[in-house]
Amino acid sequence: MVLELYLDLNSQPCRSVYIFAKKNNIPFDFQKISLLDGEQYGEEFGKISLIRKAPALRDGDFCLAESVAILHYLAEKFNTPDFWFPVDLHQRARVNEYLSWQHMALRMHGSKIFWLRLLIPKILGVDVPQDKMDAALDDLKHSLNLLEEKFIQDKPFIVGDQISLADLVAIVEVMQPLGSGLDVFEDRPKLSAWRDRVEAAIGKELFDDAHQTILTAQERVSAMDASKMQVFKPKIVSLFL
Ligand SMILES: N[C@@H](CCC(=O)N[C@@H](CS)C(=O)NCC(=O)O)C(=O)O
Repeated sequence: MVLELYLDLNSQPCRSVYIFAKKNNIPFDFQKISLLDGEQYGEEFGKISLIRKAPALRDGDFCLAESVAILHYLAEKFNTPDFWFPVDLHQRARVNEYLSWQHMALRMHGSKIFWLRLLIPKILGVDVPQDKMDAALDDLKHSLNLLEEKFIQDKPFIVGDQISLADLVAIVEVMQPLGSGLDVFEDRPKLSAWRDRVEAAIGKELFDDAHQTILTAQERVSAMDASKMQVFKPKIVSLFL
């Protein structure tokens, strides 16, 4: 039985897993899970992941949640090229440093902007108060500054001369606010040049394929029926407002 990946390409961690599997010619069955339609709360997905978040993996009887764990599993199982997750002690530590940092920093702040600018106005029917938006933009700015100054520095990629899992996990998060119309690359030549290198290393066709969904999010969300998205209201109130 071929390995299954449960993915929604609106989601950043799903895109990192998708790109990694495709780029490394890992055979998989793309099991589409539509998060905005609430499919993660269904009975079937509950059998794959009780965490009820995407991405998720099923390999025979073995199910796995969490993108970083999935990326490591795929790298190890399919013996992907060393540069993705180098065996060199210090290089691997640098990848792990980024992967540990990003959850509560760039990931959280980029996602929040996407929700505040696009999904919350759609679901609640009101714009987010300006002070909340300004605070979220400041947080995102701080995370992007750290990505540039602490992680990329003057190197081509986070670990050095080659792309690694750290760059892959970073780029999908950096792209997320663009889906809400916020150009995070404006006035950031270092970030833009790094993005171009990451895109070249992944391959433009695959990069565009993975990001097409998020980059058309504004049109898609505006055509959605807000009444069907009310399941997210409690989450919005507890997480964002
Ligand atoms: N730490 C997890 C985060 C997964 C996650 O938050 N996935 C989101 C999409 S980006 C999700 O499935 N959300 C659905 C929900 O919360 O209902 C990972 O890296 O895989």
